[in-house]
Amino acid sequence: MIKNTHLHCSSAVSYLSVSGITGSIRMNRYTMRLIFPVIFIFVVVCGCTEHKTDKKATTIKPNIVLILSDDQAWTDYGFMGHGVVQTPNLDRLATESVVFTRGYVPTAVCRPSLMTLVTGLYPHQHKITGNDPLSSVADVPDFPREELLVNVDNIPTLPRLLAQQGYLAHQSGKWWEGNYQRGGFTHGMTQGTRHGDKGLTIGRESLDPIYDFVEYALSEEKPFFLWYAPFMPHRPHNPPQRLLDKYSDKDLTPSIARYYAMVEWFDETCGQLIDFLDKKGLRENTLIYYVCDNGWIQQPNGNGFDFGSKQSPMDGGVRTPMLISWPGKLKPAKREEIISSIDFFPTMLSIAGIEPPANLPGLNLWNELSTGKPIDRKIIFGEAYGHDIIDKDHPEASLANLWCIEYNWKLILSYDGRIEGWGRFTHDEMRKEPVRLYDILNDPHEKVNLAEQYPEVVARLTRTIENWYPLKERKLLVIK
Ligand SMILES: [Ca+2]
Repeated sequence: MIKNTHLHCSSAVSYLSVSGITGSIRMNRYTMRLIFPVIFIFVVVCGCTEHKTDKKATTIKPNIVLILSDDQAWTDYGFMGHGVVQTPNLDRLATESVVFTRGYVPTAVCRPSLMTLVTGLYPHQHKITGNDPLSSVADVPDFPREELLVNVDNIPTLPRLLAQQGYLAHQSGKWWEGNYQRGGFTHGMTQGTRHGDKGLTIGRESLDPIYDFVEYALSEEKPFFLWYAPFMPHRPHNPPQRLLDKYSDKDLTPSIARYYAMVEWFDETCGQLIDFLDKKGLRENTLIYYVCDNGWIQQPNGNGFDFGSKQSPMDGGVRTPMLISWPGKLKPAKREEIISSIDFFPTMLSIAGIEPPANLPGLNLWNELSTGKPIDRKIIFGEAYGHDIIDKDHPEASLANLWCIEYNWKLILSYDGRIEGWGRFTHDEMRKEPVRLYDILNDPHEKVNLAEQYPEVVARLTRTIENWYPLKERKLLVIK
């Protein structure tokens, strides 16, 4: 029925158009006055019919909302057992979600981590290994920031694939890959400079651009994808005074009080967004996925981060809780398995009914999420690079670490990639113990390096890592 209507309209419009062109020379004004209103009405009627047909076909697809924290440690949530910082809104979301307390991102720097979410690839595959091109060392050739953007042009992205299937996709907050449209979003805020320019006002100033977009998507009767990636709790740590006062009253250094107040401010914005979706009656058909792009351990007496968090392959850098909520479809549960943000891309494509690209490293977890069946994967992997990219085509050039987690064991290997530019201290510190083996179930803060005690585990997992990512140039650093 729908198909017939569509064909009928198309052929009628074509016929009238052709007649209009070929016969126009012989038409007098009277005939034109009679015929053109008829053509106009026909086109409008047919156009409306087609439009409505599109809407009906797409309304069954679920909306997808990504909430992406920026620079927050895996410990810093009420639902993860933190005794001081308060996150009541994410705690509430956790009670409504499948909660993975052992989630991981493959690399602990903003831009590569975000690029993994939109492509489902490891940094050595999408080739965005750091935040910026290196531009300050005489013997390393400069390249313009623009040259990194070709990667997002050439790799299928989640918003682009969703938009091709009738979704409207909105970007707000952090976004490094040029204008939002370059990543395939249909709507958005970022114009194309570092971090995300105008997009960075989201959450900190208001959520109005998101509310307006959702209202528009509803009026269009289209499914939507929201990329909510506010610049929070990321520096500048300038929380509202009421929240700063709350944490300043506790026995905390001013730096930690500021960071905790930022975490709670971010949490408030998550609550506002979720309440809005509730008020609009959208939760039943909306999946919310929560993840943080990388960790942050606040220096007690400074503005920066401590070793073992941002940039680092230690759990303080790469571990994050992941929450997946879809009322009515997913039963809330706490899961012990390890998952990785490489799974986000294929899983979201699956719920939107889209065939994922071939050879993705991540898993489509929809079956395991909806049935509660265990995830059939024994090991996950990750990487660390210099913050500044030395060679845009060869990720190995600035490779610092490869790592894997197999249940309780985590092995971190250091390599001799060249690290230049911003934030070297993390890598200098890592190289002091170039082979690190931790029992992260019993030692979640990675205090005791067991590499010398369990050489057979180190040897076995080293082989596994090197089979996963066979290096061409880099050499493993050894225990001295
Ligand atoms: Ca970040």
